[in-house]
Amino acid sequence: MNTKDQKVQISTFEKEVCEGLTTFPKYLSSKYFYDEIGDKLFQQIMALPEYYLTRAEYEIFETHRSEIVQSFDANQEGFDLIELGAGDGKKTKVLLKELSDKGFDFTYVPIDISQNAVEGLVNDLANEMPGIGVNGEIGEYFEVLDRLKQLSDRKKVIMVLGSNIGNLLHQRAIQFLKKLCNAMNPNDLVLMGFDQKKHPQKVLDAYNDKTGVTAAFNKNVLTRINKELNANFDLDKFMHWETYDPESGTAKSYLVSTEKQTVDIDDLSLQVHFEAWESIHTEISQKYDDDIVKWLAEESGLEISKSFADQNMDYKDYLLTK
Ligand code: AVJ
Repeated sequence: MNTKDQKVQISTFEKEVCEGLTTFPKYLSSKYFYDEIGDKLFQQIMALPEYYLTRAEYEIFETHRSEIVQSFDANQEGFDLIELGAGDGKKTKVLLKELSDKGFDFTYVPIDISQNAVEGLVNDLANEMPGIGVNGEIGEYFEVLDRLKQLSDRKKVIMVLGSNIGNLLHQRAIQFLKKLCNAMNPNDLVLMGFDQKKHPQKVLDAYNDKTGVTAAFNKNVLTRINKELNANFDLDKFMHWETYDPESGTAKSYLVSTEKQTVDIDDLSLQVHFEAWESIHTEISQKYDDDIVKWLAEESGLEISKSFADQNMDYKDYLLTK
């Protein structure tokens, strides 16, 4: 047997890690944070006092649940409630319970890149709300969007919560929204969460908590490379760094190499050199205001029909139509 045949296939992960670490400036996609450990760390993040986003959206759903679910299915025709990036579904359960209590005819379709998260959520719901029809799917946003049209011929309400859209720079967000718009019929709806611009310190604190959970979450991408691609990143030689530009509204996460070093990634037959204080850009978490959301929607063929804010005005959920 020849060694070339043993290497069955190069995964997207391998390709993107190789690409991101052999270019300048170095970068890795934030979608790789989420394995079993990353999912747990993100759950810890959502419970942090500094991470206001989850609580704000939870408050919005608690306060406006009746109006929100009413607008989902004003004509009582029945619908599929599709959630992209469902995670643990904690906030969504508020809406699911309201829909179920009010006797709406719907099927919940949670979709997430993490198999773990989808399986956990489907099991959870089977126990907690056995009356609800649930159809879990595993997949990445962009890839799933292509299949969305075939998913069913019922009315679709598509949710993208948690300001997950904020991981995309505006141009990619528009690409995503355009695809979303294409997958929609005229009557379909989108409910999307957008974290709002606010005191820059509050944003920085949310992504740089005192207990270091966010730092561990950020470094988890290196742990994954160590485990899955046989690499030897020394996590103690990288530090988590957060920036926020109040002009663009972009928060950025980096891993900064604290010394000159070389890392081996055996499965890629790659040596990665770091200068002292060289960075790997790992995530963006975009912040918005009404004008930016309106612009993104218009660029994509969508329209804002309603929005719901928390008391603090830290966060908003927008209902978008075609
Ligand atoms: C899940 C993408 C919305 O950007 O706020 C939390 C991920 N990263 N802390 C965010 C995250 C660091 C989160 N999103």
